[in-house]
Amino acid sequence: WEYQYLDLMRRIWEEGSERQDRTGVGTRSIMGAILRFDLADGAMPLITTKRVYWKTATREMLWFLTGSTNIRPLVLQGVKIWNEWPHARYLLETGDRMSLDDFVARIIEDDAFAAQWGDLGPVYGKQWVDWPTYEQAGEDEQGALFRKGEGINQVAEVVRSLRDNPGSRRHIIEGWNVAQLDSMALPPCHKTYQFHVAGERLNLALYQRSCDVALGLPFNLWGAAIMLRMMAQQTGHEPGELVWMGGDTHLYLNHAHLIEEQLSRQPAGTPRLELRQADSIFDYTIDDFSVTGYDPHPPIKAPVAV
Ligand code: THF
Repeated sequence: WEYQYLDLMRRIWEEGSERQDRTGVGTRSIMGAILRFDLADGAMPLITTKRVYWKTATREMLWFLTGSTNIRPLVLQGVKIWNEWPHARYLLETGDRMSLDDFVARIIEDDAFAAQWGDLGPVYGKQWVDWPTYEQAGEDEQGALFRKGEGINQVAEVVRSLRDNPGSRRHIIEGWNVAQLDSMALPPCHKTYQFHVAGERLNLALYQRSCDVALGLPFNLWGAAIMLRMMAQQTGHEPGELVWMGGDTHLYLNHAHLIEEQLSRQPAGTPRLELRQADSIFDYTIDDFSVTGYDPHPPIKAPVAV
């Protein structure tokens, strides 16, 4: 299956249209792409043509499921992948010139600083497990008054609907809360997860509006695959197919060395995931995940565009 990924990479690099993007780095980009993976027998879409830090990607997914939007719990586990965004906001809003390393050290040491500067706004975790609601609380001369209602736990709702109403076409976890996009450090990229039951099997389609194919996609595929596995385990289904769909699917121009090196390598087998059962979808820990058959090519470092 990994050739699907490599072919996509090659196609974008050779045929993508070049443009300036939000980050100023520049990309080659195509609109619309699909990758499909069968997760039967524990098989996982884990890239072998470079080492992918699947534990990091797992910790990120488990962090979403806790509802946290602050980088501190990630930083405390040694996960650095979200650090650039709060750091950039800190520099912009304070005019200070603290280095990224010093910023991260401060996040670790100083609770109040972490609470103020480590937050990404209402990103994935918030929307997934506590989508805000409002309810009418009365009226005054100007019109209706609203108060905060109880948040919606979309993940718990989907666990319930997969158990109670498997045939439904509404098993959806949505990150794109239009009213809150402006308060997010970054609007969600992997924005819509939709589950589908076919007999014993649980399928998942992920729609990703914007995709950094070289750096982000290996993480996003792994994240979606473990989401499918956890959801299948919690609802009594066999793992089925993962269908990944990209909107603006791109390669950053400063990833040329990574792309050329990776395209010269041959995939090395199919890694498998053993997943220990947890009490609920919210109770998995990193120790419940063990991967076998992963013998990848060496890592290839590349900078992330912020
Ligand atoms: N922005 C951009 N430009 N690309 C992305 O992939 C991306 N994300 C998240 C949000 N904004 C994004 C952040 N996710 C890495 C991996 C995932 C990220 C950000 C960075 C990364 O640097 N990976 C390296 C090192 C991993 C490590 O140090 O553990 C790698 O080699 O894979 C996509 O959702």
